[in-house]
Amino acid sequence: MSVRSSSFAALAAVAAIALPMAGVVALNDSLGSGPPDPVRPVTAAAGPGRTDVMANLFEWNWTSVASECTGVLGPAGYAGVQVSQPADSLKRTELGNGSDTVLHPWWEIYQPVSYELTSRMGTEAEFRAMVKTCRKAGVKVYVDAVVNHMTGQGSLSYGGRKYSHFEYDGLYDAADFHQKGTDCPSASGGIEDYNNLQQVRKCELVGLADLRTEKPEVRDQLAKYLNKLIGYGVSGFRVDAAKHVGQEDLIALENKLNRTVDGDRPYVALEVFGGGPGVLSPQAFTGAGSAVLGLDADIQIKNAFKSYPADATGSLATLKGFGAGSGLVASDKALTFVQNHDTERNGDALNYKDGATNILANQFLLGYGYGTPQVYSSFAWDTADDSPPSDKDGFVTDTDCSSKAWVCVDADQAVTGMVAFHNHVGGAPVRNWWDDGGNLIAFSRGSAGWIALNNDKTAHTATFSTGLSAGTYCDVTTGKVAKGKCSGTTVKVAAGGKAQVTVPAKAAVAFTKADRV
Ligand code: LM2
Ligand code: CA
Repeated sequence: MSVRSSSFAALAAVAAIALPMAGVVALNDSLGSGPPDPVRPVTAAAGPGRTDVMANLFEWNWTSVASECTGVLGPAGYAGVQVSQPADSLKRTELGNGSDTVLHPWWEIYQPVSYELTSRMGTEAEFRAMVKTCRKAGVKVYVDAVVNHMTGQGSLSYGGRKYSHFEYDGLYDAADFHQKGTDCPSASGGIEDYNNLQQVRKCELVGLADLRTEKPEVRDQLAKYLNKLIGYGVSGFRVDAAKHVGQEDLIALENKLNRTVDGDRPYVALEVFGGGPGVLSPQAFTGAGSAVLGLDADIQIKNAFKSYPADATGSLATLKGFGAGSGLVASDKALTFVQNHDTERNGDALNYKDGATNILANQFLLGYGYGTPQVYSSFAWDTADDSPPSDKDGFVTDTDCSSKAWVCVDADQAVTGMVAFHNHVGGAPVRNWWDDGGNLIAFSRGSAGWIALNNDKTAHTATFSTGLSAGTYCDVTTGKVAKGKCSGTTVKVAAGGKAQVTVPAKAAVAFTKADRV
């Protein structure tokens, strides 16, 4: 790199640091004065005690998402659901190179072809019906939005459209994409150096045609698409590849977004992988949207939960201070999860194959209350490319939680009990932290609730300070209180808040003030 181009990169970096702040002010101004909207996706049409827990139903079709909202998410107290990228996308017609064995890999959806909503997950009518049904159940809908790029392969879409790399009928042509040489400084036209600001923003991410998001006409097309979704009742977005769009363009796009049907600013969670320097770091994006994805948080969770017994370096005791205290962004700036569709495959996170450990980690996240917690439910896979269960044309078939092909973590009693716990304790602080230096931990949330988690292979009994008043409580991870009776395990808290509790192997015990029997 020449001296000239590297100093240009440095200048651009300084400009980008200054811009988000100016952009945030402009965003507030454009939406009128008055108190700022809450950053968290709080539900207006919510049931009692409902706060901010989201389910992420990755690649569930729209009719299955709708049934889950009515049958599980609403009743369990989930406030939101994240659904997959709904725009028309690449539909492969043949296998790629020699190692390629899956005709319709899950990642086809990350190559949008138009902003019509005919996708692997269903039709536009089904999408709209799903949003309506979920909202009626008290569950707001958040959409995975791909705004950085279009396709990198193929020529046919699920909606039957023809396209080529830089030509998308009536939407974009070559002038709307970053070009090698003109915009992108790498030799290949792709991102070769993930620490290089120009490359990260203006070169192609894994060969995907990179939109000129600095161009007004491109921003208008993107805003039109996102506003269509908002018009259908969508409450916010998970912005794919936000690091590759950059703060300035993201803020300009957000400035063009309408308020949601509830009258709020859309919740915008930005996908920014850690590891980048300066303006490319997740921390540098906290002023550009509502939140950033907890991609460093899921690594810390994995390291604490998975290291045992493979190697005994990490342990649950390391989670003391988890959150801002362990170097992560502020709690109200994070959309957190134990895994997402990328990290369940790339080794950064636990995944469903970790079984009870994965459930336990979800219980920890919901119990601890760092970030807006999201529970991930998707399909089983053997190879990293595997398609979700679908018909011969690639359209995703209905989710069947009783089949091994689907993994419905959201519906597990051990998890829904903790959704109720999370809603009950609200913002109460973590208190009464206790650990054995290893894999048994416990803490209260103020005096509103208490949880113990055991990641060991054997049960442990100890006496804990619960922070709750004396009484008998129903463990929410195994049961519920109905007509004054607990359907699960009960725990006796003595005067002074002390309780002797046996925490089963690879399990939690948790209860709130409301779970007294
Ligand atoms: C994301 N966040 O920034 C998504 O969370 C991630 O899942 C997406 O990658 C990526 N960014 C682009 O939206 C996935 C998948 C890639 C796949 C892309 C595009 O992890 O493997 O790339 O979607 O479908 C595939 C091929 C890759 C090929 C590319 C373009 O695996 O070998 O690159 O298509 O044809 C030559
Ligand atoms: Ca870009």
